[in-house]
Amino acid sequence: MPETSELSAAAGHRFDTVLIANRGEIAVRIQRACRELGLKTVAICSEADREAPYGSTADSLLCIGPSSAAKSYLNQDAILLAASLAGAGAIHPGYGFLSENAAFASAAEKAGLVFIGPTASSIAIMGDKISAKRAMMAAGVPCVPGPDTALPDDPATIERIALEIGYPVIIKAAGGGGGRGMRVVPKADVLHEAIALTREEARKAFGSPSLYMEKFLEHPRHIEIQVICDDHGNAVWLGHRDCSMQRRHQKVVEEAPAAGIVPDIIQPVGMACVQACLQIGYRGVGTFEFLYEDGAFYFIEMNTRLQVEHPVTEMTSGVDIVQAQIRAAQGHVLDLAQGDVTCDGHSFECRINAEDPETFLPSAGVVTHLALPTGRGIRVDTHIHAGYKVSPYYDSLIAKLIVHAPTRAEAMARMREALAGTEVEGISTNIPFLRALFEDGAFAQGETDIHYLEQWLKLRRAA
Ligand code: MV4
Repeated sequence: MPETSELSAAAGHRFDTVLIANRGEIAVRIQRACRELGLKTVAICSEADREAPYGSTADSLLCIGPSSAAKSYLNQDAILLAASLAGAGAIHPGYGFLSENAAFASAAEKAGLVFIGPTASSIAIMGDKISAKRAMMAAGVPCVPGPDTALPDDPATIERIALEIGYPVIIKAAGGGGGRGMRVVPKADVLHEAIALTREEARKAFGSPSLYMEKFLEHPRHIEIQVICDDHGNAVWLGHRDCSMQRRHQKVVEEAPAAGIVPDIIQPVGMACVQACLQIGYRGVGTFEFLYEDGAFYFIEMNTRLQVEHPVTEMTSGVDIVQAQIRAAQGHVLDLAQGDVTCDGHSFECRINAEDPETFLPSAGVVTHLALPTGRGIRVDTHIHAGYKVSPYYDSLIAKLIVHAPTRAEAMARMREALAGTEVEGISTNIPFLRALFEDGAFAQGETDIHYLEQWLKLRRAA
């Protein structure tokens, strides 16, 4: 028997049972990918999710704790114990919860389980937004102007850095991300105050006072690039998405490809992302987040998990991203070269949330009636059914409506049709608001920025 390092590495990756450390629609989505790959699934649930259908469609189900996420879906020891009891060889973390927790990825590997995701070290590098930026600059990924080092303590040096960048600047916590721990500084007279406030928040929220400074971009779009990598030095990018339709850092509508971004301008950015993946030895799926303003891309963060909005890229690329992610974790060679990657048509995703249409507060309760749209180019990813009890303990996402059509305009029309065919009764949802948004003229034109949705909501409330 040849004992090459590659063979033994592949053997170490072998598994036939996956514990899915998540709930809701993504647990359903991951189960589907596992079954299609011939893998057995282990579901875990909290007491609130005991009756959830995703538990009965798995090969086994273990209740791991009380309703509060901290005591169940975030309880690392309980999840590792469940994996051991159920004979799982791998853990898929989904998104949220423990998906970007380097300590959990490391603990899983120490327990002899494959963590379906990048290495703990990749997660840690990207978790620290300063080391992430440094890695990107080293790989030639375009970044927002500003140092790839932590801000020093000396006030004069800080002032000099801000002047060099040019006001307005933004102060961000190294341990933050996703909109947490940041503060815009319009001009010099409030610089030190902003730093002091952000530093205290960072110390409390992330356990680290480390901060960095960037040029503040005033009207960017949020464009992201999806990558998939194997353990053998292969990486490809699967195209781009626009996730600018957000409210308070919660994405509401995503689309692929981003409107009006021509291949010529994004091609070198995609290749730089691939180069960064190869340079850091990235494995599995990942997303590079960029701000896009006045024709230029600026890296802000990398997400080291499967994302909520992965379906729009699946629709346009034809790649099953969850299957590809699992196969990469099994040690398979990526069966896709960059030249094979295509972008066919246009896709939109609407996040259907159980929330009050005015206050946006989560709306819990029983779904008394449910109708879901069907038809060509329509996909619904959900875990709910008529009679389902939406729990107040977790994220309010109850379904994702995904459409695909040859052009952006046709995809918008298809989404209007899909939204018209969606009925959820018994709880409040954001469906009326999504229907109105898909009638909006500026959105139909495309290229609306990250502030558009909040401005649109403000105008709508005033009317
Ligand atoms: C920025 C920015 C402007 N300039 N960085 C918010 C989420 C986090 N990922 C980074 N964020 C931003 N960083 C610079 N240098 C504006 C935002 C931002 C934002 C970014 C993407 C999507 C929506 C947003 C809403 C407000 C602010």
